[in-house]
Amino acid sequence: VVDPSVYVRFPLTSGPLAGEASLLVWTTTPWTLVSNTAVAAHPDVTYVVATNGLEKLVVAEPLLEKALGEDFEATGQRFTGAEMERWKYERPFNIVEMEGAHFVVNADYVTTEDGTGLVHQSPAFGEDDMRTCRAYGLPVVNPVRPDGTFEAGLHLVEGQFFKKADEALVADLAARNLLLRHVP
Ligand code: VAL
Repeated sequence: VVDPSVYVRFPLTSGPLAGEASLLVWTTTPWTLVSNTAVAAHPDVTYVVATNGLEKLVVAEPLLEKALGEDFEATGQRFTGAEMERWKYERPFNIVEMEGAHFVVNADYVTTEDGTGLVHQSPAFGEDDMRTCRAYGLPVVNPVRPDGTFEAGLHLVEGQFFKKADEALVADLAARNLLLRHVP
């Protein structure tokens, strides 16, 4: 099985771009988006606001073309990851309860080699994520049971084997216009 690759919009709800731009986040594990807790940005990387005339997306400057292709170009607005710290966003799925989370955190391990330079954080499923999120006092939420299936009572994913849930989750993101790109 090859992991899918998805680029997802995380609409900003606080900070200077609230209500007008989305963080663009790349992941190959859509099933971990259910337990998204934060988005990590490198404090010293420059992030640009890119537009195609219809919407605005935030990505790391060195990854602008690779992530967005030729349809998007940089506007004049730019921020360092340090400046973006604590900006809040709307998480992709409201499936599990989580309070006091969902903002930009800073982490030195974020690179500008692939993706968007904005790394989805799911502390239960990533060592770096765990370390980073702990430092911010963020909760560790794991909706997957020891047998690899999602807990009962969860919208969309209940009882599904974690990897099988990718399909329904990606389709739901697309239906809500949160999916920019999907490489199956
Ligand atoms: N941070 C990783 C990702 O972006 C996982 C561990 C959630 O896919």
